[in-house]
Amino acid sequence: DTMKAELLRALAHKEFELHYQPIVNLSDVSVLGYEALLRWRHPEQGLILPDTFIPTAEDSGLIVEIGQWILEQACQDACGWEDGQKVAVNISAVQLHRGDIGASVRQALASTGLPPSRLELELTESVLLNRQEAEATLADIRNLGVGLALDDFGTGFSTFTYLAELPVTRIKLDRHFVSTLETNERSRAILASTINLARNLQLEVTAEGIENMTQLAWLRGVGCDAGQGYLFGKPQRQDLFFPSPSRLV
Ligand code: G
Ligand code: G
Ligand code: MN
Ligand code: NA
Repeated sequence: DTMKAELLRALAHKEFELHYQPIVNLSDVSVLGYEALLRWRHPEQGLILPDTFIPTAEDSGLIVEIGQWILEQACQDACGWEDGQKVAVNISAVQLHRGDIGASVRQALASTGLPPSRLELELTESVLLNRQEAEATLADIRNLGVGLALDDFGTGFSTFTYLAELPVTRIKLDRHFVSTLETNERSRAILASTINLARNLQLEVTAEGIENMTQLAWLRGVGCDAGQGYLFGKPQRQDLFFPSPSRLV
């Protein structure tokens, strides 16, 4: 249909761009890496957010091609960052099950030379619904040295099964718990327990959606490693984080 044709045209005309949101070490607020977030720079409508077009990209299967572009662009961008800083890339269920995500990842790493340890894939539970099919693919990607983060943690139904069975390296605490921690004792209990669980499983943990100093102080107090949110930075084009010398003169 028309949206699919528009997406094909957007891909051909290079209208997609990646914005980056910093992920920081909560102890000293140093930047550990960035999450890549897809945007569509539409010639007439301006900047379009992913929620409006990713469903069509998934239904039409185009997310496989777009996803390949995202992986390569993200790895290429990360090559210009400080040594050791990671790039986190969101992966859709369709990419995992219909595309060859292992080949996409290998291709992106090979063509850019990014060390695998600097790439992390973000997977939501809905991406992992077909767990048996996902298991072999994810083990293969993990064996390359690429990290695997369980995104929106705490919002799914079979969290513990995924943690037990999949080679996950990081938990990303859903921003709902952070946004309610000041007023909801249960949110605090869930956050503290999950941070403790991550420690026992030797997983890294990132709290999402940190917007104020109260939330930051509380998360530091319970030993959360890393955080992300508007307090540290909104998603932005990378040239706004790292102006090139030519832009400064
Ligand atoms: O900032 P924000 O509006 O960008 O993102 C909204 C949602 O869109 C995210 O929660 C994520 O699920 C999805 N999303 C953003 N970027 C990507 C991407 O590069 N690939 C996929 N598959 N989903 C993305
Ligand atoms: O679902 P996922 O976590 O991949 O996507 C991140 C989404 O959360 C993006 O839409 C991003 O713009 C949004 N986001 C990031 N930081 C904050 C924050 O501090 N507050 C709110 N409300 N949204 C955030
Ligand atoms: Mn994410
Ligand atoms: Na999330």
